[in-house]
Amino acid sequence: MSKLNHFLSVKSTENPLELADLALSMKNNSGNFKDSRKGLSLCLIFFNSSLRTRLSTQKAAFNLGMDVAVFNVGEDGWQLEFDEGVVMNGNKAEHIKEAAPVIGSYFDIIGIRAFASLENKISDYQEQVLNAFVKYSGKPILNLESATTHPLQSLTDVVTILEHKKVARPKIVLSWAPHPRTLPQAVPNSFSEWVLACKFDLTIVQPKGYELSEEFTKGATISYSQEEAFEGADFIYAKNWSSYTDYGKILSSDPKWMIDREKMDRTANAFFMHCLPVRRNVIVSDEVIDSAKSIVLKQAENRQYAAQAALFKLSEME
Ligand code: AN0
Ligand code: CP
Repeated sequence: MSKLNHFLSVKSTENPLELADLALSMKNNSGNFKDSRKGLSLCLIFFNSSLRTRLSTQKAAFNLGMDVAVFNVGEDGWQLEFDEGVVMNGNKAEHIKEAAPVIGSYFDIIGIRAFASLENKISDYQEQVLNAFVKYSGKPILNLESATTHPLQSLTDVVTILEHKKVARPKIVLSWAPHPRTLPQAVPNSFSEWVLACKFDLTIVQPKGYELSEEFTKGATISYSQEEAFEGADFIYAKNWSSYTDYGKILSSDPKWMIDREKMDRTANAFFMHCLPVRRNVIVSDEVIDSAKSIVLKQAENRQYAAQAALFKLSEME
């Protein structure tokens, strides 16, 4: 497997299963990689909240011997302008054309978390923020959840599926579930494109109007009935997302879409997955998330090995 120039989406990798295998070997032979990236530095930039991504990526860097700085732009930084050619006489004090190369001059790798605005579909789906760091920082960029994808989450999801699957080609169901706030499409987009790139069998089930962009879901079976979709499933991956077509809107908050015991009983004794954070008894019932088939904590634990594999390949010599 050749080195990663950036880690922006599944398209950054030649073979997602190879990267997942590397993460698994890092988990099972941690001593072999210890301090292998000593002397290198990483800056993690957060425009939005995070628990898992923030801590697991720092832990991964520590395991490799890297030094890490964390920068919460929203709270501590100058407000950044991303549009070109604007008269900067508003509340944005600094342009990305200066900020990104400055950060690039201090660090070897830069991680960025910048969620979708959910207001401007065009700039969100052009990945304006992530691509500006790629363009102007001069350093490898690690996506910590961008407007349209969350590849570290998807890599950990693939690793966790590989650890738990009992058949060669498991049936995986990505199910929409209700949520009171408007959430991005990044996690489901990304999960879909990784699972399909790994050649697993994917069904996406959602209420009408919640169809994701085909750019990410081509090859998946699309369903509008949880009853039908859950039949024979090996993995249920729950997530809420806002509408892509009626961009950023909540079209349904029907509690009937929550994942409960009765629905799980229709599956082939499926494992339950969610990226976390999750709202209990809104997305999933206590009974399901607390059951022996729930592997949400394994997914979160594996985040450190997913991040370690990505950092290792981003910092590999040519
Ligand atoms: C975010 C989302 O849905 O993209 C982050 C998930 C990892 N979730 C929330 O904001 C609740
Ligand atoms: N799953 C995930 O990315 O969690 P955080 O938002 O807490 O980082």
